[in-house]
Amino acid sequence: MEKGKYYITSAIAYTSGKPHIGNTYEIVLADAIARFKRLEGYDVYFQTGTDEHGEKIELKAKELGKTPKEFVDEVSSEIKRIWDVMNTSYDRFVRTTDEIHEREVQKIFKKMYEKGDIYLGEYKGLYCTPCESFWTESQLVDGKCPDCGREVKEASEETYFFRLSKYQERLEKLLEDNPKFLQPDSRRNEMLNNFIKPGLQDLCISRTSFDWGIKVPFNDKHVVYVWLDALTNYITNIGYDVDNSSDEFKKYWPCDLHLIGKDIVRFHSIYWPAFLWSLDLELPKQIFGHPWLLSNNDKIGKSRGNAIYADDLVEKYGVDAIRYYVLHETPFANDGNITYELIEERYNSDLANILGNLVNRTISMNKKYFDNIVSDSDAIEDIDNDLINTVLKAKEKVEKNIDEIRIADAIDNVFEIFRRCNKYIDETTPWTLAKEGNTNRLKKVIYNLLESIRIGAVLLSPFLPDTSKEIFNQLNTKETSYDSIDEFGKLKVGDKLNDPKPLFIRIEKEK
Ligand code: ME8
Repeated sequence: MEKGKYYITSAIAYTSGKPHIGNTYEIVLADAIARFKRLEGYDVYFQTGTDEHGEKIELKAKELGKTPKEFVDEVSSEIKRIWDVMNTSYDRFVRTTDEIHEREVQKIFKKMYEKGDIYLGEYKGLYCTPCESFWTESQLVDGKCPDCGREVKEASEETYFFRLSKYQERLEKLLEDNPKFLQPDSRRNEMLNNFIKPGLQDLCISRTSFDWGIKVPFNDKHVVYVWLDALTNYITNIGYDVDNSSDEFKKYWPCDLHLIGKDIVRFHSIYWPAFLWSLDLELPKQIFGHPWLLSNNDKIGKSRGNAIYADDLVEKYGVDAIRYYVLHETPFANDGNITYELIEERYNSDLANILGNLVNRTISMNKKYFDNIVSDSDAIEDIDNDLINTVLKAKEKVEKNIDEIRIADAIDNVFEIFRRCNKYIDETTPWTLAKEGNTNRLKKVIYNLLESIRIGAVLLSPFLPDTSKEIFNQLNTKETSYDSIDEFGKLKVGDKLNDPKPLFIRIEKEK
């Protein structure tokens, strides 16, 4: 059946420095969903990239004696390299310094101005430079920026404003009437009660205090506010144009899912819908504000000295082990935690024991007893039904959890298959069947295990693509499609498996 299109984005990362494992978690999360949707048969378009303008970047480049462009070129390619190290399958890596984006942002600004949604005024307020946000006194927390906790300074500037207040009621209704639009619910309530209901003020939409940004087309003293620049990446790069949008845009917009961290939900669920309404465009179908990954239960920050980087972890443990860890440890709404010790515990218990051992034991037994040939018989026993039911039901459970963005639960549904297989080995003790010479039953038992592993590997592929591929390779099977797991019994009798090879080698604790 034709599934249609699925457009998914991650946030675009700031090119202020190398992304830490928290930022990297997000791209892996988006990748798992994108891969799952492709497996299901959707025509997926998955976009990520870098957010490269702003005062903070201008200052950082200056500190390093580089031009802003030299600096962002380096950082953007480092971010892309890390996304590639994590084996993420994005379709396009976009940059806000791309000409096509810059040109369109200027057109968007002009269109909003002509419509009367943007006007020139003066702003006085308390400004946080790192966050590039103005705050009012009452929004500060202990006199500091409510987002990052740093000092704010008094500032006043001529600025263009966007009439956010005009969209107040519409936004309130949007979030109240459409629970799915912003998930999890806790974030939706926060936006409604803390930001929208107390009243929305018009938004500063340009800056004159620095240069590194997209110029306002009809007043080049001003650069466009970074969040208008950044958010519009979701439309400019698929061919939105104020006069004549591309077929690609018409096909993929509205976006199905914007995946972002909880700290930038405000920009996506308040500013972004208002900008889109201003352009008379449809809204994205869903915004999901994922929780954070903490390092040793603390916010990750370079200045805190606790930043962990994905490439270091991958070198030590392998890419799938790190994908598994971040996806499994950061559930739906609660923050996850990462330390080397926890990674090693998870690695040994889940990857080496539950999955690795199962696959290795099963393929080794098939080699020992049947010379690597897939064998089967009619020696069915009641106990087999429970295994087969668990295995066949997993697909529906994974699908449902993916649709609710409960990715940790979805992985757990896949591991339920492997745990059930291990239990089945304990229940059937194949080595006893071999000793007793009960070859018929032994054939059935090993077949059931191999076929369950095949089905598990199909469902595992969006999360741990390399591991899944290696399992298919050892099983020597081409039955890897989503449809192939609707029935039990696709592994062909008579086929020859490849020799077993361990998937994950147990990590021994350093003494
Ligand atoms: O926010 N755990 O960029 P960014 C999980 N340029 N996710 C985390 C995290 C953590 N510890 N720390 C950050 C920006 N993130 C903007 C986005 S989109 C139009 C513009 C998430 O590089 C963060 O919430 O600071 C965001 O979704 C992403 O990483 C990039 O963060």
